[in-house]
Amino acid sequence: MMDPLIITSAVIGAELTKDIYPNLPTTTDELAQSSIEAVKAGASIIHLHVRDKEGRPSQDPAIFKEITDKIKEQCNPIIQYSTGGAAGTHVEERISPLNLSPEMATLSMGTLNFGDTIFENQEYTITKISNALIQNNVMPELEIFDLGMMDTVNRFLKKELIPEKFHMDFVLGIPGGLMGTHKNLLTLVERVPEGQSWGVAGIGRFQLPLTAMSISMGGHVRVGLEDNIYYTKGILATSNAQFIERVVRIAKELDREVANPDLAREILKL
Ligand code: KMH
Ligand code: ZN
Repeated sequence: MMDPLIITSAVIGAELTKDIYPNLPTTTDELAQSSIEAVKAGASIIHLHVRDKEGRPSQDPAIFKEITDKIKEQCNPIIQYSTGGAAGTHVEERISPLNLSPEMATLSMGTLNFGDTIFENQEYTITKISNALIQNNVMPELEIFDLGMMDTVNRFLKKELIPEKFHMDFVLGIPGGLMGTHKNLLTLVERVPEGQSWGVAGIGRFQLPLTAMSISMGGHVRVGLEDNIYYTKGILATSNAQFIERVVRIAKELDREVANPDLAREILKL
Protein backbone atom coordinates (compact mmCIF):
# COMPACT_ATOMS: atom_id res chain seq x y z
CA MET A 1 0.00 0.00 0.00
CA MET A 2 1.18 3.54 -0.76
CA ASP A 3 2.15 5.90 2.03
CA PRO A 4 -0.02 9.00 2.36
CA LEU A 5 1.10 11.85 0.12
CA ILE A 6 3.54 14.43 1.47
CA ILE A 7 3.10 17.80 -0.21
CA THR A 8 5.89 20.37 -0.05
CA SER A 9 5.35 24.05 -0.69
CA ALA A 10 8.36 25.74 -2.34
CA VAL A 11 7.23 29.19 -1.35
CA ILE A 12 9.54 31.61 -3.15
CA GLY A 13 13.00 30.31 -4.15
CA ALA A 14 15.92 32.60 -4.84
CA GLU A 15 15.43 33.59 -8.46
CA LEU A 16 11.93 35.01 -8.70
CA THR A 17 11.44 38.82 -8.64
CA LYS A 18 8.45 41.11 -8.37
CA ASP A 19 8.97 42.19 -12.01
CA ILE A 20 7.97 38.67 -13.01
CA TYR A 21 5.47 37.92 -10.23
CA PRO A 22 4.17 41.17 -8.70
CA ASN A 23 2.53 39.55 -5.63
CA LEU A 24 5.71 37.75 -4.60
CA PRO A 25 5.86 37.33 -0.80
CA THR A 26 9.26 38.62 0.33
CA THR A 27 9.00 40.14 3.83
CA THR A 28 9.13 37.86 6.88
CA ASP A 29 5.41 38.45 7.49
CA GLU A 30 4.50 37.73 3.87
CA LEU A 31 6.65 34.59 3.68
CA ALA A 32 5.23 33.29 6.97
CA GLN A 33 1.67 34.07 5.84
CA SER A 34 2.10 32.38 2.46
CA SER A 35 3.59 29.32 4.21
CA ILE A 36 0.74 29.16 6.74
CA GLU A 37 -1.83 29.33 3.94
CA ALA A 38 -0.02 26.50 2.13
CA VAL A 39 -0.08 24.37 5.30
CA LYS A 40 -3.78 25.08 5.84
CA ALA A 41 -4.36 23.95 2.24
CA GLY A 42 -2.55 20.62 2.84
CA ALA A 43 1.23 21.12 2.67
CA SER A 44 3.23 19.37 5.37
CA ILE A 45 6.72 20.58 4.37
CA ILE A 46 7.74 24.19 3.79
CA HIS A 47 10.83 24.47 1.58
CA LEU A 48 12.16 27.80 2.79
CA HIS A 49 14.29 30.44 1.08
CA VAL A 50 14.34 33.91 2.57
CA ARG A 51 14.93 37.48 1.39
CA ASP A 52 16.60 40.49 2.98
CA LYS A 53 14.86 43.86 3.47
CA GLU A 54 15.58 44.81 -0.15
CA GLY A 55 14.00 41.54 -1.38
CA ARG A 56 17.35 39.98 -2.33
CA PRO A 57 18.00 36.29 -1.61
CA SER A 58 19.68 35.80 1.77
CA GLN A 59 21.00 32.99 3.97
CA ASP A 60 20.88 35.12 7.12
CA PRO A 61 19.98 32.77 10.03
CA ALA A 62 18.16 35.59 11.83
CA ILE A 63 15.68 35.89 8.95
CA PHE A 64 15.19 32.11 8.80
CA LYS A 65 14.52 32.11 12.55
CA GLU A 66 12.05 34.98 12.40
CA ILE A 67 9.98 33.30 9.69
CA THR A 68 10.17 29.88 11.38
CA ASP A 69 8.91 31.37 14.65
CA LYS A 70 6.06 33.18 12.90
CA ILE A 71 4.96 29.99 11.12
CA LYS A 72 5.21 27.91 14.29
CA GLU A 73 2.92 30.33 16.13
CA GLN A 74 0.08 29.12 13.93
CA CYS A 75 0.88 25.62 12.64
CA ASN A 76 3.54 22.94 12.83
CA PRO A 77 4.85 21.94 9.39
CA ILE A 78 8.26 20.40 8.79
CA ILE A 79 10.39 23.38 7.85
CA GLN A 80 13.08 22.55 5.36
CA TYR A 81 15.79 25.19 4.96
CA SER A 82 17.44 25.69 1.61
CA THR A 83 21.21 25.23 1.63
CA GLY A 84 21.19 25.93 -2.10
CA GLY A 85 20.56 29.63 -1.65
CA ALA A 86 21.01 31.52 -4.90
CA ALA A 87 23.51 30.42 -7.56
CA GLY A 88 26.87 31.86 -6.52
CA THR A 89 26.23 31.96 -2.75
CA HIS A 90 29.36 30.96 -0.82
CA VAL A 91 29.15 27.58 0.91
CA GLU A 92 29.80 29.10 4.38
CA GLU A 93 26.72 31.28 3.93
CA ARG A 94 24.73 28.38 2.52
CA ILE A 95 25.25 26.33 5.68
CA SER A 96 24.89 29.16 8.19
CA PRO A 97 21.16 28.61 8.97
CA LEU A 98 21.84 24.94 9.82
CA ASN A 99 23.00 26.02 13.30
CA LEU A 100 19.30 26.51 14.04
CA SER A 101 18.82 22.73 13.58
CA PRO A 102 15.77 22.76 11.30
CA GLU A 103 14.04 19.37 10.92
CA MET A 104 15.15 19.16 7.29
CA ALA A 105 17.41 20.96 4.83
CA THR A 106 18.40 20.48 1.21
CA LEU A 107 21.59 18.94 -0.14
CA SER A 108 22.16 19.40 -3.87
CA MET A 109 24.05 16.49 -5.38
CA GLY A 110 25.99 18.15 -8.19
CA THR A 111 26.79 21.16 -10.33
CA LEU A 112 24.62 22.21 -13.25
CA ASN A 113 23.94 25.08 -15.58
CA PHE A 114 20.98 26.83 -13.99
CA GLY A 115 19.45 29.01 -16.67
CA ASP A 116 22.10 31.63 -17.36
CA THR A 117 24.03 30.89 -14.17
CA ILE A 118 25.96 27.98 -12.72
CA PHE A 119 24.71 26.28 -9.57
CA GLU A 120 27.98 25.00 -8.19
CA ASN A 121 28.10 21.92 -6.01
CA GLN A 122 31.58 20.47 -6.19
CA GLU A 123 32.30 17.31 -4.21
CA TYR A 124 33.96 19.56 -1.61
CA THR A 125 30.76 21.61 -1.31
CA ILE A 126 28.50 18.58 -1.02
CA THR A 127 30.76 17.10 1.68
CA LYS A 128 30.88 20.37 3.60
CA ILE A 129 27.09 20.79 3.57
CA SER A 130 26.56 17.12 4.45
CA ASN A 131 28.91 17.42 7.43
CA ALA A 132 27.00 20.46 8.66
CA LEU A 133 23.73 18.51 8.33
CA ILE A 134 25.14 15.61 10.32
CA GLN A 135 26.60 17.88 13.03
CA ASN A 136 23.26 19.63 13.50
CA ASN A 137 21.20 16.45 13.25
CA VAL A 138 19.24 17.65 10.22
CA MET A 139 17.63 15.21 7.78
CA PRO A 140 18.63 15.99 4.19
CA GLU A 141 16.43 16.21 1.17
CA LEU A 142 18.77 15.32 -1.68
CA GLU A 143 18.09 17.60 -4.64
CA ILE A 144 18.58 15.67 -7.87
CA PHE A 145 18.66 17.80 -11.01
CA ASP A 146 20.21 15.31 -13.42
CA LEU A 147 20.67 11.56 -13.83
CA GLY A 148 24.39 11.49 -13.06
CA MET A 149 23.63 12.91 -9.62
CA MET A 150 22.16 9.50 -8.72
CA ASP A 151 25.64 8.04 -9.24
CA THR A 152 27.07 10.74 -7.01
CA VAL A 153 24.53 9.78 -4.32
CA ASN A 154 25.71 6.17 -4.50
CA ARG A 155 29.37 7.17 -4.31
CA PHE A 156 28.72 9.37 -1.28
CA LEU A 157 26.67 6.63 0.38
CA LYS A 158 29.43 4.09 -0.12
CA LYS A 159 31.93 6.45 1.51
CA GLU A 160 29.39 7.18 4.29
CA LEU A 161 29.59 10.89 3.52
CA ILE A 162 25.83 11.46 3.64
CA PRO A 163 23.40 10.43 6.37
CA GLU A 164 21.85 6.95 6.06
CA LYS A 165 18.26 8.21 5.96
CA PHE A 166 17.24 10.94 3.56
CA HIS A 167 14.44 12.03 1.29
CA MET A 168 15.05 12.48 -2.45
CA ASP A 169 13.56 15.26 -4.53
CA PHE A 170 13.75 15.09 -8.33
CA VAL A 171 13.78 18.67 -9.57
CA LEU A 172 13.09 18.28 -13.26
CA GLY A 173 12.93 20.86 -16.02
CA ILE A 174 15.60 23.41 -15.02
CA PRO A 175 17.22 24.72 -18.23
CA GLY A 176 20.58 22.97 -17.84
CA GLY A 177 19.21 19.97 -15.94
CA LEU A 178 17.19 16.88 -16.80
CA MET A 179 13.87 17.54 -18.60
CA GLY A 180 10.64 16.69 -16.81
CA THR A 181 9.48 13.85 -19.02
CA HIS A 182 7.62 10.82 -17.70
CA LYS A 183 10.40 8.56 -18.91
CA ASN A 184 13.06 10.57 -17.06
CA LEU A 185 11.10 10.43 -13.82
CA LEU A 186 10.61 6.69 -14.21
CA THR A 187 14.34 6.17 -14.78
CA LEU A 188 15.14 8.11 -11.60
CA VAL A 189 12.52 6.31 -9.52
CA GLU A 190 13.88 2.93 -10.57
CA ARG A 191 17.21 3.98 -9.06
CA VAL A 192 15.99 5.18 -5.66
CA PRO A 193 18.02 3.31 -3.00
CA GLU A 194 16.05 0.76 -0.96
CA GLY A 195 14.18 2.27 1.98
CA GLN A 196 14.36 5.91 0.85
CA SER A 197 11.38 8.14 0.09
CA TRP A 198 11.17 10.33 -3.01
CA GLY A 199 9.16 13.14 -4.52
CA VAL A 200 9.14 15.28 -7.62
CA ALA A 201 9.28 19.02 -8.27
CA GLY A 202 8.39 19.70 -11.89
CA ILE A 203 9.58 23.08 -13.12
CA GLY A 204 7.18 25.27 -15.11
CA ARG A 205 5.02 23.31 -17.53
CA PHE A 206 6.34 20.01 -16.14
CA GLN A 207 4.77 20.61 -12.74
CA LEU A 208 1.26 19.36 -13.41
CA PRO A 209 1.97 16.16 -15.40
CA LEU A 210 4.74 15.07 -13.03
CA THR A 211 2.53 15.80 -10.02
CA ALA A 212 -0.15 13.44 -11.33
CA MET A 213 2.44 10.81 -12.22
CA SER A 214 4.11 10.91 -8.82
CA ILE A 215 0.81 10.73 -6.92
CA SER A 216 -0.23 7.65 -8.88
CA MET A 217 3.20 6.00 -8.45
CA GLY A 218 3.41 6.44 -4.69
CA GLY A 219 5.89 9.32 -4.74
CA HIS A 220 5.52 12.70 -3.05
CA VAL A 221 5.12 16.15 -4.60
CA ARG A 222 6.60 19.63 -4.37
CA VAL A 223 4.80 22.64 -5.90
CA GLY A 224 5.04 26.39 -5.44
CA LEU A 225 6.15 29.69 -6.87
CA GLU A 226 9.85 28.69 -6.68
CA ASP A 227 9.18 26.07 -9.35
CA ASN A 228 6.30 27.49 -11.37
CA ILE A 229 4.36 30.74 -11.39
CA TYR A 230 1.63 29.74 -13.87
CA TYR A 231 -1.49 28.00 -12.64
CA THR A 232 -2.30 27.19 -16.24
CA LYS A 233 -0.83 28.32 -19.55
CA GLY A 234 -0.44 32.13 -19.49
CA ILE A 235 -2.37 32.58 -16.22
CA LEU A 236 -0.37 33.46 -13.12
CA ALA A 237 -1.14 31.55 -9.94
CA THR A 238 -2.81 33.64 -7.24
CA SER A 239 -0.89 32.08 -4.33
CA ASN A 240 1.16 29.12 -3.14
CA ALA A 241 -1.99 27.71 -1.53
CA GLN A 242 -3.72 27.57 -4.91
CA PHE A 243 -1.15 25.05 -6.15
CA ILE A 244 -1.48 22.97 -2.96
CA GLU A 245 -5.29 22.91 -3.24
CA ARG A 246 -4.99 21.48 -6.75
CA VAL A 247 -2.59 18.73 -5.61
CA VAL A 248 -5.01 17.81 -2.80
CA ARG A 249 -7.88 17.57 -5.31
CA ILE A 250 -5.87 15.35 -7.67
CA ALA A 251 -4.82 13.12 -4.75
CA LYS A 252 -8.46 12.75 -3.66
CA GLU A 253 -9.53 11.76 -7.17
CA LEU A 254 -6.70 9.22 -7.30
CA ASP A 255 -7.70 7.86 -3.89
CA ARG A 256 -4.42 8.80 -2.22
CA GLU A 257 -4.58 10.05 1.35
CA VAL A 258 -2.76 13.34 2.08
CA ALA A 259 -0.38 13.34 5.07
CA ASN A 260 -0.61 16.00 7.76
CA PRO A 261 2.74 17.18 9.19
CA ASP A 262 2.86 14.58 11.97
CA LEU A 263 2.09 11.74 9.60
CA ALA A 264 4.74 13.15 7.23
CA ARG A 265 7.25 12.98 10.11
CA GLU A 266 6.37 9.30 10.60
CA ILE A 267 6.68 8.52 6.90
CA LEU A 268 10.04 10.26 6.65
CA LYS A 269 11.21 8.71 9.95
CA LEU A 270 12.13 12.10 11.30
N1 KMH B 1 18.22 28.52 -6.07
C1 KMH B 1 18.87 27.42 -6.72
C2 KMH B 1 20.14 27.86 -7.37
C3 KMH B 1 17.86 24.42 -2.86
O1 KMH B 1 16.94 25.09 -2.43
O2 KMH B 1 18.54 23.71 -2.15
C4 KMH B 1 19.12 26.29 -5.79
C5 KMH B 1 18.00 25.77 -5.00
C6 KMH B 1 18.23 24.46 -4.33
O3 KMH B 1 16.93 26.36 -4.87
ZN1 ZN C 1 15.07 25.86 -3.33
